[in-house]
Amino acid sequence: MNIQTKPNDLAAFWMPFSANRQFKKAPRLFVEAKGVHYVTDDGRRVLDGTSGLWCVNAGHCRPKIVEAIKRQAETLDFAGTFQMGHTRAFELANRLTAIAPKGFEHVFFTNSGSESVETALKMAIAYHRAKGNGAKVRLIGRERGYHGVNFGGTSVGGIGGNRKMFGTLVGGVDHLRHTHDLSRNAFTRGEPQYGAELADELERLVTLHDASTIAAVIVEPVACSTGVLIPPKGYLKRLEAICRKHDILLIADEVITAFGRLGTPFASDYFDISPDLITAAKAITNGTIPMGAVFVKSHIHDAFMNGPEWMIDFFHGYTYSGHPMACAASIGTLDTFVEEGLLTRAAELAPYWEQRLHALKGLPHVIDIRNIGLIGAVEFEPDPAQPGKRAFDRFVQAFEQGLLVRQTGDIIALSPPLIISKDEIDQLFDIFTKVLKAAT
Ligand code: PXG
Repeated sequence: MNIQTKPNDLAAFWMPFSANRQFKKAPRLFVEAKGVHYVTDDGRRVLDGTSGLWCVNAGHCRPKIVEAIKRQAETLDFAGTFQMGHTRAFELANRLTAIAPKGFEHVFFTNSGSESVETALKMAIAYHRAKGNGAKVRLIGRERGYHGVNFGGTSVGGIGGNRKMFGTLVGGVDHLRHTHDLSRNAFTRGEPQYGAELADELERLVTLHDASTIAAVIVEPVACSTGVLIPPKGYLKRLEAICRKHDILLIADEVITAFGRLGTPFASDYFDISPDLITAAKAITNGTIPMGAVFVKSHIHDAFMNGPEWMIDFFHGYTYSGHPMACAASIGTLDTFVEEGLLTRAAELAPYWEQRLHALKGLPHVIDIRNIGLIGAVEFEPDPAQPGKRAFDRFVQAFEQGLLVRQTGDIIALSPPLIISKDEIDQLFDIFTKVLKAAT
């Protein structure tokens, strides 16, 4: 393995969402991966407790996906989808709508979660205009929400650190309150009991802005990036009902939760909600080739099909929307998911996962533990002098012990590939317990 790790060699790549100076002093570099493991440049195996960045749901370097990508690269490397097409994109759209929740009959392709979010927000505003409601333009997000890093997504997003450096962002945006409430819900297993009434915040915003000015509400069914905030029982259904009442579109941002993370194909299935638009990305190609998708219900799609037939119906799209390589990777991914039952496997593992995770209660500084499907989070009491440092240290220590976890603020999130075995879940928690016990 020929990777140079001298600090100077690492200078050129300005890493995203990273502490560049810290990393470059003590780099963490991967050179290979297989199944639920990475291999570092110094030959150590590291258990992937995060499915890469919440995307490698079927585990790494899976043969069907590798084969599909190789075959596609040899056959049709690129073809655009503006006024042209190629068969793979149509094949994939059909495969995706077949597993999507009821009513989602159309798919718009993008290249990332951020692009899926921008697409859905623009679609929502344009939909109302096409229906003759051109004043319905406001967008509602939620505090602590994460919807990617483009201007629309940053604006509806609710993480202060991601917003503060970037000026006034997009206008006409408001936010619901977040649902995280340790005083009532700490150490809940699964969905928290308290907080459904926070959905009524939307009524407050309707009173303030008037429903005739609001296009859409966007929420993550489970807010993962901000530290795994699980919706209180009944919250999402209540939010859905208020949206319906006021003709406000509900966008479920399922960039992380789509494709089996909760033990159902989509989180909308899990929570029994029926949004108007669903944004997806990440596991759609098992993380192999960048791709995103917006799932669209017919009433939205059809509203755009009213102009002259020869005219463009939606003035939006990306050079690489429906890229052949990404389509092939996604078809290989869906084959793997279906053959191995991965879209529902998290439901089988969830009880064991929950039991091992909640056994961390009582370890130093742990103030909350939460779980749903094959997702877990441990929250630490912040060190007042250095908020976030405690969880960052656990992340680095876990890596040194052979486990990859994800840190955000003083929270560690866990989301291993859905192929993980019970033995490997034991290994994951054995390492993590050791790290937490050693904490000062
Ligand atoms: N929406 C949601 C709900 C996401 O979680 C995005 C949009 C943006 O996707 P792209 O593909 O543009 O990054 C995301 C991305 C983490 C982590 O560890 C989460 C994301 C990305 C990177 C790290 O929490 N979520």
